[in-house]
Parts: sequence; structure tokens; C-alpha cells
Amino acid sequence: MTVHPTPTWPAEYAERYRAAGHWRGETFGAMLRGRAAAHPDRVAIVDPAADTRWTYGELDVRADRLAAGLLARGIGRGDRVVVQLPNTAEFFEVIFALFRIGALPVFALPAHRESEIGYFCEFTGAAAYVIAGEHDGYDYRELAAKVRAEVPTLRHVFVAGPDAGPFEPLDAVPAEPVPLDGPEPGDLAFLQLSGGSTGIPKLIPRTHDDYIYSLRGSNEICAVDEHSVYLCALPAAHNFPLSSPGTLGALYAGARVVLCPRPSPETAFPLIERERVTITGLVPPLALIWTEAAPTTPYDLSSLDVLLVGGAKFSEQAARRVRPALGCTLQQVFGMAEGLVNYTRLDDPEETVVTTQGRPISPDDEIRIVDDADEDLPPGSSGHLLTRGPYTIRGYWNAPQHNARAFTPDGFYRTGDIVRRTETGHLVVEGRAKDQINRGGEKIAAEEVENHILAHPAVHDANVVGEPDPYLGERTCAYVILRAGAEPLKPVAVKRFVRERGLAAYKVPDRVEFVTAFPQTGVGKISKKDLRAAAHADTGTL
Ligand code: OOB
Repeated sequence: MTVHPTPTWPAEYAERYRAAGHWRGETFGAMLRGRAAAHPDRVAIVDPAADTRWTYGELDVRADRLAAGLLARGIGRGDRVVVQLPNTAEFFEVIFALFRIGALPVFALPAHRESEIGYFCEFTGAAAYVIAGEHDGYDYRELAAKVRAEVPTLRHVFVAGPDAGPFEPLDAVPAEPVPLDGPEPGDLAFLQLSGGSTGIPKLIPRTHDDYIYSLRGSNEICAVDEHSVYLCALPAAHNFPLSSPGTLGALYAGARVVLCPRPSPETAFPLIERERVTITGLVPPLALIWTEAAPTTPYDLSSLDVLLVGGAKFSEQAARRVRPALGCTLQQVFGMAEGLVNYTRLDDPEETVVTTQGRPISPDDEIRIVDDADEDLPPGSSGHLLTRGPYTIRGYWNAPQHNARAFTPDGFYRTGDIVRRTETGHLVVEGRAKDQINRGGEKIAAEEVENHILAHPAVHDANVVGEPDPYLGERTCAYVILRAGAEPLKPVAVKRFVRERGLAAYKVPDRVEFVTAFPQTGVGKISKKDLRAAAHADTGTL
């Protein structure tokens, strides 16, 4: 397969970021080695579901042994490996083994199904796919069998946990460690998934140097040090719990990571008490649930110092309830897997913490707020957020045509977010210009779902928009025009059709409405704005 060169920072920027001390020439493999040498017996990973506690020393040895076994199976530097694991210790063993080889994890979410996984494997020419056999009632081996039949590059499927079925157990892979010719700090470390706004998901190439800088910056801002205990309640592969400051930030600091199999208070609160968790991150709907549950819980949550909330807009009212209910400091985080991450600071006044989404990690994060013609707007106005900096990518992986639209010629990423900047430099997210639905932090590209609905033989046209939801913030509504003379369909049949095409459940439309025409703009294009207004009116929440 042809892979276009990955866009990277021009030499003058790379030099500037090195000179400023942002990029320090570290790699993930060496980082773990260093921590293991400094404090081998300190606990790194706690996986309560498996009753596993790995020290830094153990994680280090495990990563070396797995790397040797993967190398022996022909997985080498630059190879792509789709990793789809729940919040288990193996997730870290696998990614650190791949980091050491210089192979690139492609971070899939447990919710992804055949449509997404098939695409990731095919598009990246993946050499291997790592799964849990069964998790939350879903059999990933069946999914792997389907994907393997369709993707010729996929030579290996490794299964963590018991009963690998027709595939190789991950447990059987480790071998005697061998010398490794690891990657350079400027090399790619992994491919992260973009929330996306197009029919086809985009992959985000992150380097060791740039990602590690974002971890170091996040740790400083969130006061993560070797005494911290980070609870990973969101899916581990997502950029927020991975790096803001997340599990990798915690490991960078020599802290302890506790893996939460499910984010519900029933599961998380006893773990907070038992492990004396100090910091965690949640999307707004979960933060609401925790805030409601905390005042009456029998568990002791007093160790919790910081709750990070981000991924979607956290309402001011909900933000105000965090400290009284949970007794901890709220930090809002507005980030993106493409790079830029903003945090409210621990010493920001309460008003700033509850009314803004924070300010950038780095003094070298460049922020522009522009109008539709890319002209800078006066201070305080709300407009399109463009950004460039030492940990924001300069282009997606193998997507030159899309890159020409998603980045300005001088390398600013078009975030698709509408923001306003306060006098203190904090950003307030006011809306979105991209054709995406943010369903409680889970991003859905409207076009991707529309394409699946359009594949139904009775469907003439489809448009998917977001509508307000009191709990999720937004949910999805699909407006569908049926073909003339087609048998009438029920909404549930459209949902089932989309699900059976192998789309992750969170992308299946929450509501389906049949219409005979779509509202149009002055120039005859379909007006999503009017459709959204119709959806808002339908739900009666406008
Ligand atoms: C995080 O990353 P992604 O890549 O799943 O999604 C990024 C998009 C942003 O462009 C924005 O549209 C939205 O998610 N978003 C927020 C937000 N945080 C993210 N919108 C409003 N308020 C917020 N606080 O979602 C992500 C990555 C790292 C840290 C935190 C979140």
C-alpha cells in the first residue's frame, strides 16, 4: 500500500520547540525503563477486575518480553497494530511493547464494531489486531474473524484473557528479551482516532517527543507527581484518559494507575476508597451522575483532590455542584486528540473554573480566532478556533486531500470549534462549525452515519443532526426521505439496519424521523442549521 509522507513540523519550529525545552528527546520505551530503574517496586498498574498489581519493574520486563515475542512474529518498526482492549493491565503491556519496537498502536475503542475496525485495519494496512476475547457480553473473536477474512495484511490476531478461539493467546507471545533498535524521539509513537466530521474517520499521528511534552505540561498543571493515584474511568485508549494527564501522564510521573472497568459510581467509588485515588477524568454526563451519587455514598471519597471534566461542554450549573458534592477541585479540560489541550488552573478563581474551558498547556500554543474568511477577529469575539503548536499535528496520517482543508497553508489546525477568549486568555467553547455530533463526549461524524443509512434500499436521502438532551448534552436525530413507492419503514428498522452494518452502538441514531423534503439554503443546499432547529423544536427543549 502507498502511504503518503506524514506531515510534520518545519525544521525551524522543531528547533524552536527543542530549544524551549518542550521536546527533550524522550521516548515512551526509555521513559518506562527510567522509571523502572529508579523505583522498580513501586506499583504502576492496578487492574482490580483481574486482581493484578504490576510494579514498574514488572511492567518494564513484561513490555520487553512481549516486544521480543512480537518481533519474532515479524511485527517490526513502523508496522501498524490495531489495539482494541478494555481497561485492563494488558493494554499497557501491549502498547509499551509496541512503543519499544517502534510499531504503531492504532487506538480503537471497545465500542467499535466491524465497520470501524475493518476500516482501521484496511486503511492502515495493519499487521496485527489485539483484542479481549469477550468483554461486556460481546465476543471480539467473532469480530476479528470477520475482519481477518477481509483484510489480507492482517497476519495476527492476539487475544488477551482466556479462550483465544482460533487465534493466538497474548499470553503465548512473550519471549526472552532481545536487544531492540527502538524508535527516535521524533518518530511516530501511535495513531490516535479523530472524532471526525467526514464519512471516513481520520488517523492522528503523534510522536514520542510531542506527546510526552503534553504529558509533562499536563502533570505540572494538574499537580500530578509520584504520590498521585490516577483512576482511569473512561476507555483507556481515548486521548483524554490517556494523556490529560491520564494514565500516561501518571506513569511519566511515577504515579499509580488504577483501571476502572466501568465508570459508574458503584464500581468507581469503592476503588477510590480502596486505592486512595487522588485524581480522575470524566465526561460531563458521568460527572453529573457522580455528583448526584456522592452525597449519599457510604464510600470515603476524601482522597480525591481533582476531578477533570471535558470532552464536551460542561454546563456552568453542573460545574458549580462538583466541589460541594465531591469535595474536590474541578478542572475543566477542553482538548482534542489532534493536539491542543486547555485546562482551568488549580489556582484559578472559582468563577473562571465554572465558566470557562481553560487555557492552553503551552506558552507556544498559538491560538487564532477567525471569521469565515480566516480573518482574525477583535479580542472577545467568538469565532473559529485555529491552533498551531508543539504538540498539535500538522496533518492527518495518509490523508493529503483532507489535510489541505483541515489545516491552513501555514499549518494551523482548523478545530471546527467556535470559541471566545476571555481577558485572562481562557477559552469558552460556544459552539461548533464541524458537521459532528458530540454525544456526551463521544464524537459522531454525521456523514459517516448518513452513508450507512443511505445504503438502505428504501432510503432516498438522509441527514443526521444533533438535538439537545438533558443528560448527554446532545443526541442524534436522523431525518430520512424514503424512495418514492418504497414500502414504509419504521424508525426501529433504520436503527437495526445501521447496527447490523457493524457500526458502534453510540453512532446508531437515537431518533429517526421520516420527512418528505429537507429545508434548503438560499443557494439550494440542504440546510443542516434549519434541520437542527427543527430537531430542537421537536424535542421541546429550545
Ligand atoms: C477530546 O478529544 P476528541 O478528539 O475526542 O474531541 C475533540 C473535540 C473538540 O474539538 C471539541 O469539539 C470537543 O471535542 N470538546 C469539548 C470539550 N472538550 C472537547 N467541547 C466543549 N467543552 C469541552 N471541555 O474530547 C479530549 C481530548 C483531550 C482532553 C479532553 C478531551
